[in-house]
Amino acid sequence: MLVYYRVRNEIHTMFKEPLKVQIAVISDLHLGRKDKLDQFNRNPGAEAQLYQLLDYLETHVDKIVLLGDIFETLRSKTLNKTKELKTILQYYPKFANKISNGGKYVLVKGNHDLVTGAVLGASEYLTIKENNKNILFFHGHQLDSVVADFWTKNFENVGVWLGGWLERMGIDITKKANASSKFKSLNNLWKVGGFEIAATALGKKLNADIIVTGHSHHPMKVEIENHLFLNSGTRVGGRQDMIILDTNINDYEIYKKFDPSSQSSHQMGPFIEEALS
Ligand SMILES: [Mn+2]
Repeated sequence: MLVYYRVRNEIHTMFKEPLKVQIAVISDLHLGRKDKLDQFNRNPGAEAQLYQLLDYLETHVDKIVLLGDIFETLRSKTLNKTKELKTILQYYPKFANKISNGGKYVLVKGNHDLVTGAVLGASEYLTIKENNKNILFFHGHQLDSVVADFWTKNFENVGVWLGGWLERMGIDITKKANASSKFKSLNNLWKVGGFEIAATALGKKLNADIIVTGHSHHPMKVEIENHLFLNSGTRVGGRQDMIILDTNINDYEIYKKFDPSSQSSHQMGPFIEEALS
């Protein structure tokens, strides 16, 4: 039997429901209008790979957490962000269909999503308690004001929006950055910094044992002061990052490239075998 879960918008109601679940976490897709600005779509095969993965996860895990920055509405031309989100959903009908059918998908807000809370019911924080472990999920932009420098704090959104216009004019400002970021990710070159420490500190304050964020596009699994911090990375720039949290066997893993076709149906842990039988 698959188990029930609860999404909580309010921090103070956290960690009430004991569960036994296996959770996949994906973030930072930045889906757009399939134009020059669509950082996800401009990587050949990205959409097909995503659907292959999601189809697989739907039958092999209990929950699929979409941990923010799923939709790129921050860089959009239009000021009507609800309309923009609906347009993006039309460009990705299969994805829209998957998440609107509820079921295993849990949507958490990111800073580029802007209206997913109002339109799709995304929550700010998601918490799960299992095997005496409290797991806290949030996108991570909530920490920007704590860790960012003056420039980022005051002008980041303007910069992102301006970058969108440069790209519309044919100036690709992210290609080089994406290549360097991919190299660092595949070679585990990301180091713990202010963001990871602040995320862990927040988790500690909220009584979480495991803290999971996206936002930085730095896939990571690291222990900070006896707390496990994980970052789900991204799926832009040709990246295919994902986290699988198995709360049944306390196994928490980052995948930089996960090929569903290489998996047998019984490889995902004893709980899932039981669930399938
Ligand atoms: Mn973000």
